[in-house]
Amino acid sequence: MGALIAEVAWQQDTMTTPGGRVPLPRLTAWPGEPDAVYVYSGIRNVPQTWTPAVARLRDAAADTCGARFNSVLLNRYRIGLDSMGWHADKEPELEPELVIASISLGASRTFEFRHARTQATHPLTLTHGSLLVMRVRTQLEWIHRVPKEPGAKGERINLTFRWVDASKRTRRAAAS
Ligand SMILES: O=C(O)CCC(=O)C(=O)O
Repeated sequence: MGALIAEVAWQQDTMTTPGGRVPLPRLTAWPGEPDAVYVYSGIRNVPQTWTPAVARLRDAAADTCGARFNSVLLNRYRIGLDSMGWHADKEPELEPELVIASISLGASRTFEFRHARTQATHPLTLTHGSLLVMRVRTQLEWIHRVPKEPGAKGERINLTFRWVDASKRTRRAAAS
């Protein structure tokens, strides 16, 4: 975790709210292959180069999942009030049959799934070293979030390894 904090070029992105643009309640980074450009929440992420620690985790996740990954979204939750709101990872760059591998390091935090139709909610505790494997197809029926937990102590870093095909966004835009 120390290597990730030191090696990665963390950024403070902003998001649009009814009151204007505000800082995201977490730091982020997007390492990957040069062509793995990924757009979410209006933020265009151009990949940074892989760092040694991120590449080691990518290879371990790829071996365990029997998958390959060309990019990763890192989220750094500095305190319990850092969080991520309800969303699904179903951007056009993501292939529905592929896998997203989510590795958590540092402080344990609650991760919640909510079913889009029934609203049923399933909380999980993601502990240090855990691997959560989601198919992109999961994202069609479920949304997920990391809620604020004022009592949570210590930093947490989450890495979601993905396979992104930036040309799918371009093709979809051209077809519409
Ligand atoms: O921090 C987490 O466990 C969730 C990250 C996440 O939802 C995402 O990268 O889309």
